[in-house]
Amino acid sequence: MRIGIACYPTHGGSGVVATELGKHLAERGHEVAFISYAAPLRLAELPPRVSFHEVEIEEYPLLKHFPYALALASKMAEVARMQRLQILHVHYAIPFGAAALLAKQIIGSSDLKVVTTLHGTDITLVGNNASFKPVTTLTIEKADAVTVVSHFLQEETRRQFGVTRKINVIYNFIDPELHEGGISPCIPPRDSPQQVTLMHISNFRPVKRIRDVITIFARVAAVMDARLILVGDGPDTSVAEQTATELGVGDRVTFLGVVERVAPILQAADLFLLPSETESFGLAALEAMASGVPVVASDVGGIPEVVEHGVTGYLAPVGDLDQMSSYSIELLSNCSRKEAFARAAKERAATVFNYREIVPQYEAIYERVLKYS
Ligand code: GMT
Repeated sequence: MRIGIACYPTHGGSGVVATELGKHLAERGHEVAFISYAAPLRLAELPPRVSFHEVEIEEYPLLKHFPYALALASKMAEVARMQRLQILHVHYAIPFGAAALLAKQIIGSSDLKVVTTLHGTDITLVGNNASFKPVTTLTIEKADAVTVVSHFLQEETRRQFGVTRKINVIYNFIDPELHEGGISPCIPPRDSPQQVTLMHISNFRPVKRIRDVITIFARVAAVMDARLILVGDGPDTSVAEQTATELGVGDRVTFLGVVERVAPILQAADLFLLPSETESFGLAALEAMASGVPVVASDVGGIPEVVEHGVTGYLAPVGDLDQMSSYSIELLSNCSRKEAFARAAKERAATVFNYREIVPQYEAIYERVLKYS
């Protein structure tokens, strides 16, 4: 098939999923054309059958804000014609889903099918904003197929937008081969206890509750030798720095910034923290699990579909820092349980969320929409 993929090129989960999907589709023999204003983070090089098409953003003295959605729609139409695309698979309702519908109208062909994947914040935060809601609703109703990344998001989309059309759940995925490395066996510390490493990876938006990450870490560090590695960047990076200083743990927190590949860094982690306000899936938690790292997270949104409470990690109500801290301390102090959780996490990631299981589910959707043209 000839497939166009449009996504945010930054380090958010939707861009990562879209990019990894495109690369796997190309490996499976499809032609894949990425369309965005910059090359996606995980598309450092162009593998065979993959092309990248840049949406140019220009300054116009007359326009206060550049109408990106319109430039995107024009680019999508141009690439669809040039590459004879059969599928335009867009990740995020706004602006990609809306732009794709416009592109389809521009080329005036019913041969181009639009598949829209909703990732979460496009529904739970952005899409529900009054300024976007009518457009998001149209985007969901008029796409040839709609997929969401969790059952939670399927319910939320139905509840918030009142749509009755079929919404397919396709979970996010990982490639187990990228998360190689065994689980460290449980060797109880004798003379001096080893230092433990807690980790958090995100785009540091308020929804990630970065203060909670630092607070949980500070409580762990009060009872054992611990360090915290923060990966990513975003609006609340300074909140993280301030909180770490306030709580007296600034010297034990390392900020790594944005990295292209998280798997090698996850090798160093003993525990992953994701105390988010909401999370439609929690791709970072899945990547941690794939590396054999147990997760302590909020019992919210799609996270319970990823992290099995008491098996691959622990879940607690949003903001329940006492519970999250005591779960973290318990797991980090009990090396045989930590090892069992690590094994279960790696196993679950490599089976339920293996790309070999998930990518064919997208192909089946493409085939279905093409069949009913
Ligand atoms: O979480 C973010 O801030 C990034 C956001 C995105 O749009 O890239 O992530 C969303 O999509 C990811 C991939 O499907 C999910 O794993 C995240 O849970 C979801 N974020 C939220 O729902 C807050």
